[in-house]
Amino acid sequence: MSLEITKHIDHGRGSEDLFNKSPLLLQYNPVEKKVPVLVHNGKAICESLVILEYIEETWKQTPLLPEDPYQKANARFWAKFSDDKVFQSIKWDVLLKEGKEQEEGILASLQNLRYLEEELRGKKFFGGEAIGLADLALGWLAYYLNIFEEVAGLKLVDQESFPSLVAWMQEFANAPVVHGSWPDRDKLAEKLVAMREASLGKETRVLFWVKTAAAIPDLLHYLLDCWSFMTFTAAVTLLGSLYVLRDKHGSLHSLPVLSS
Ligand SMILES: N[C@@H](CCC(=O)N[C@@H](CS)C(=O)NCC(=O)O)C(=O)O
Repeated sequence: MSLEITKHIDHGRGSEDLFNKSPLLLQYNPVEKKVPVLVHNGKAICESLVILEYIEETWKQTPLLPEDPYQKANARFWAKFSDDKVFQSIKWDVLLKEGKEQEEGILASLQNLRYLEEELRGKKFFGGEAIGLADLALGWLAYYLNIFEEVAGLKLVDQESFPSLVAWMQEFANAPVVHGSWPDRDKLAEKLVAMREASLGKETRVLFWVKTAAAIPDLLHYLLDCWSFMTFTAAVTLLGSLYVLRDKHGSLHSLPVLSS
C-alpha cells in the first residue's frame, strides 16, 4: 500500500496465506517468516518500517519524512510506537486475550491511543498536511481497529473520547491513494476470529465448518448405507407381504389394491 500511496511506483503484489506460508515467503524472509516483504531488484527487504525507510531512500520523489531533523526523529518515533506499543497492545493483549489479561490490555491500549490522540490534536496527519511515514506506519488503525473491536466484542475508540484520532482515521482511509487498497474485510475478520479462538484455546467456527465440510463424504456414505439398508428392508417387507397375501388369496391379481 505504501508504494501506491506515496511514490506511485510500478509494482506487483502477492498475497500470503499466513496459516500456510509459501516457499517464496520462507525464501525471502527466512528469519522472521512474516509479511510484509518488499522484493526489489531480486533482493528482499523485511520489516515494515525498514521497508518504508528503504522506499524513502530509493525513490526520492514525494518524501515521506520532513527535512527538519527533529521532525524527522518525531515521525520515526511515532512509527516505532505504532509497531512496538499500539499494535502489540491492541492485537496481542486485547484481541487475543480475555478476562483479566484482556482488561489490562484494554487499559494499556487506551493509554497508547490517548498518546496518539494528543499528538494528532489540531493536525490533519501525523506528518502535517500530507501523509508521511508515521501515518503509513499507523495507517492499519484506520481499517483494522474497527475489525479488531468487532472480533473482540468491545469498543476502544469513539468519536467522543478520541475526536482527533477518529478524524485522522477517516481522513487516512478516504485518501484516494489509500481507498480500495485494503484486504477483504470478511476474510480478514474470519482470520482474526480464527486467531482469537486459537489463542484462547477454543475451536473456531471456521475450524468447525472446515471439519464439518471434511465430514460430508463420510456422512453421505453413511446416509447412502442407511438408505440402501432401508430400501432393502422395505423391499423385503413388501415382497414378504405380497408373498403372504398371495398365499392368502391365491393370486396377486385378485388383490383389489393391486388390480388396477
Ligand atoms: N514488525 C513486523 C511485524 C510483521 C508481522 O507481525 N506480520 C504478521 C502479519 S501482520 C505476520 O506475518 N504474521 C505471521 C506470523 O507471525 O507467523 C513488521 O512490521 O513488519
